[in-house]
Amino acid sequence: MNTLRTLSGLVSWRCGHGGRFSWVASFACGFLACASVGACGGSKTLGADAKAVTAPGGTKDQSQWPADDHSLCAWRDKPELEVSESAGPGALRPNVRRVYKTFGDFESRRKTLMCREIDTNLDGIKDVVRTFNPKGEALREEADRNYDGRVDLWLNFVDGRLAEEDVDTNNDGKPDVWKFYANGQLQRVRRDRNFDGKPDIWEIFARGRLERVGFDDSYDGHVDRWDRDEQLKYEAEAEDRKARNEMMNAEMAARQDAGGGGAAPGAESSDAGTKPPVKPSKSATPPSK
Ligand SMILES: [Ca+2]
Ligand SMILES: [Ca+2]
Ligand SMILES: [Ca+2]
Repeated sequence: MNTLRTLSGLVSWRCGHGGRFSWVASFACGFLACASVGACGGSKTLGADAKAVTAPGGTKDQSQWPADDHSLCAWRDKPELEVSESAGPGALRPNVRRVYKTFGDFESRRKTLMCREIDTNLDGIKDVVRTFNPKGEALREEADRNYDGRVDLWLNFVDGRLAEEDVDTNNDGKPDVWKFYANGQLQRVRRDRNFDGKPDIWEIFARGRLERVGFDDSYDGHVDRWDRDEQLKYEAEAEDRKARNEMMNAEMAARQDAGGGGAAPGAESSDAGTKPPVKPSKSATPPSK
């Protein structure tokens, strides 16, 4: 019990102020197991880049993790929110933060997961965050996939299903690839080759296959030529999916090993991962950008 109190103190200190802290027993178990064994096997789920790269201010020396983990959940100075910290695979200190909000009174009172953020490469800096609505459905996700300290992936969900995926490929902090999903399948991709914020390639998919591609070579906003069957682009898509899956695997491993922290049943089920979209959504409308 003394050990638990010590660990709790450590985490409370890291949590800083604001938000009611709730202890997650699995963290204590994870901490002790990892401390004695030296590693919890989670590192094999992380990509090669994740092993080498640290975000600015971060370090792979877990005893030297910074007090400021660049939290991506809005929980500070909000005493009505409950914050839970837990440690995933390979983490000697908490690398998963869940933020809960309590709805209703008395019997209808229930605690719902509103935000979850994870330090997936264990450098002490949070690099992926997902928010949820009161029904427990995913709303948005942001991720720093190359661990340079800057968000480069934005996901939008509608009815808990992936509707739009925006990617920053040149690391200027702004998306230059926009992907739109419906019925669980990629429908359209827009690409901004000259990074002026406007798309100049339009890819149209049919039944999951790239059907045709429109190019705006003069960058005036109009298609100059249409090509069909662009195998190279199709392969690029596969690469993107692979990178994304690697991060999701690390994320999922962290979630599974870190414990739920007492979420409502609905919240926990949504916490279990990204469900592929399975029904038509109204979200296929492209954004103005
Ligand atoms: Ca990190
Ligand atoms: Ca980044
Ligand atoms: Ca960009």
